[in-house]
Order: sequence, then structure tokens, then C-alpha cells
Amino acid sequence: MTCVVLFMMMEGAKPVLATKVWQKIRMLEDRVKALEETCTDKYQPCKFDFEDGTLGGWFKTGTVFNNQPTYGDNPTARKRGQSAKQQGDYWIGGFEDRHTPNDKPGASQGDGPKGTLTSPVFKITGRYITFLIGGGCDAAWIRAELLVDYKVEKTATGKCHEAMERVTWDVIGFYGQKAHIRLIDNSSGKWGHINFDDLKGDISCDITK
Ligand SMILES: [Ca+2]
Repeated sequence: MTCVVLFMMMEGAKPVLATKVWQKIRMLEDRVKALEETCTDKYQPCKFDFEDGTLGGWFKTGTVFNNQPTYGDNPTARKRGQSAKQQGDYWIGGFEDRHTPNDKPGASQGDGPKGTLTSPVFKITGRYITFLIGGGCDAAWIRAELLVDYKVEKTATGKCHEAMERVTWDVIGFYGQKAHIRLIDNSSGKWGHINFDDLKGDISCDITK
């Protein structure tokens, strides 16, 4: 309130100036609050690489992700001629059906099954989010989405090749906001699957959940 009075008393100053100052103050307060939350024990930097052999709290619908994550370079195991180029041992492979090292190398479920896979909520704490993506290349049916407050803000898809390539998004415009990654497989046709791995960057997760 002090700021409003001061600016309105200044010669030539207009009420709209005070409004802009207050908007700026609120924005800074939001950023400080987000930073404070990130610095508490509750929120810690996190990544999602599936290396414990589980989906790690990702929520699935449909059936395509029932046997995920996939173990090893399964396309190479069945002599596909295209390496998945996964990070580590485990990744999301919508065509694959080899969940553990004990399952048959090279086994696949094909392009038929469909579904979605949504990450746990995370907080955006900086400029970049990065991940590996491969598989189908028609974003109308196969894609990864950035959801901010449950609204789709960015999308990416593969290149109709099993090899995953790294995609990096500039997310500074969503600093301090809560977000999810959602994988969409809504196709049973050729290249109707998504490959995904190694989501990381400027994100923090609530470690109490
Ligand atoms: Ca991995």
C-alpha cells in the first residue's frame, strides 16, 4: 500500500504505474516462494531414467505400457537394425515386450496396444528440460507432452526410427510452476509406438510422495 500512495503522490505519476509495480512485486514474490520451496527438504532435484526397472510412479492408461520399462537394447536383440540408443539398461519402448533380463530377448508386442503414461508432478526450477525420444513420427498420434497446470504447452515426437534422440525444451516461461510429462500412443498403425528415456534438467520433485 505504501508503494501505491508514493507513486500516486509523485508529480506526473499515474495509477497505472503503481499497478505495474505491484504486478512486478507479486511476480518476484512468486519466484522467491518457488525458490524457497525448492530449497526445502521437501523438493529435491530429480530425474526419471527408469533404471530401477519400474515406472517410478508414472500413471498409465490403456495397455501399451503394461510391460514397461523395457530392459536392454531390445530392437538390436531381435536384429531390427536400429538400436534404441537408450540411457542405461531401462527405457520406455511401446513396441517392446521385454520387461526384465529374464524375459525373451527381442520379444515385442507390436504397434497394436495404445495408451498414455504420465509422470509424477515436478516443479520447474530453471530454463531447461531434456529427454530422449524415438519411435513414431506423427505427432497427431504419437508424442510427448509438457503439461503445465494440466494444460499442454509443448510437444515432441520421434523420427520413425527406433533410435532415441535428445530433445531439449526451454521452459523458463513456466519457472516455479508444477508440471508433468505425458506420453501419448494413440495409434495401432505403422510406427504406432513411442520410445522415451532419461527425463532430466531443471526439475525438482516432492520426495515425500
Ligand atoms: Ca534409462
